Amino acid sequence: MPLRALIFDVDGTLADTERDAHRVAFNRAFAAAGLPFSWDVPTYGHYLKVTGGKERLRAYLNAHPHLPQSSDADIVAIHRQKTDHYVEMINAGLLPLRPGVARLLDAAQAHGLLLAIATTTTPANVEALLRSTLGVEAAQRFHTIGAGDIVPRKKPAPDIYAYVLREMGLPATECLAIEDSANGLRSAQGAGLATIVTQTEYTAGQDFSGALRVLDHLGEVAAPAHVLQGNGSGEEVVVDIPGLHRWWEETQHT
Ligand code: XBP
Ligand code: MG
Repeated sequence: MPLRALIFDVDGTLADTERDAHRVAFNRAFAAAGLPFSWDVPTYGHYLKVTGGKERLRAYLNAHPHLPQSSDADIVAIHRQKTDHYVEMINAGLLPLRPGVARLLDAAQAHGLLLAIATTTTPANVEALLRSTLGVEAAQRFHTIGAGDIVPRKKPAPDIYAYVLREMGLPATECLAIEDSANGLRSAQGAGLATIVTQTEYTAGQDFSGALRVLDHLGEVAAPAHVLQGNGSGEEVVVDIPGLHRWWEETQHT
């Protein structure tokens, strides 16, 4: 069986979007709505365990009953503002792709692999990030973009990966997922996918058991990545398609 497709998460995986973009966009929306709180870096890190921006805000309000409580409709409206702020920041070109991402996307297509996206974030956020980092046609490079509320249950539920696999018409055994978080890993594993984790400042230390490899990033020739968990721990690597094939083949014998 050949490896046929790579399925990428977005936030934390394609780009380090959470601390300096999503968090800041939430805080701008809270201020504009007159809400008497904002999320500092550690607080946002804590609530990242709840996937989905609307769900994250609801979880925060539930944990702080003394704060004015927003209705579901209010949360939708605040989140819409947050999305506008986020897209504006991304359009300003504030966030680069993580090391190795653009190189691996090019290499995957050169090797005839399909590309797809499976993310919890809002579709407009994905489009903005792809356009600002890879150009106006970038979204068309992906066979399927599964994003946001298209499935009712967000990560760590497997639904978004199951949706993407269905749309691609491929079995999980012919694809690899690339993720940055334990929630994302659980989601991909739940859909039967072997998964490479590139951790971030926010996700380092999470439980990545069962990941095919855990790395600090995908690596560039001038700045290789490091294998943090899995076979070859401690080695320097520049993740490329032959290398991914070798790792993925380990899963074909188990
Ligand atoms: C990303 C998320 C999203 C973003 C914010 O998780 O959980 O909620 O933090 O985007 P993953 P929205 O990388 O695992 O997909 O505010 O649009 O939800
Ligand atoms: Mg992520």
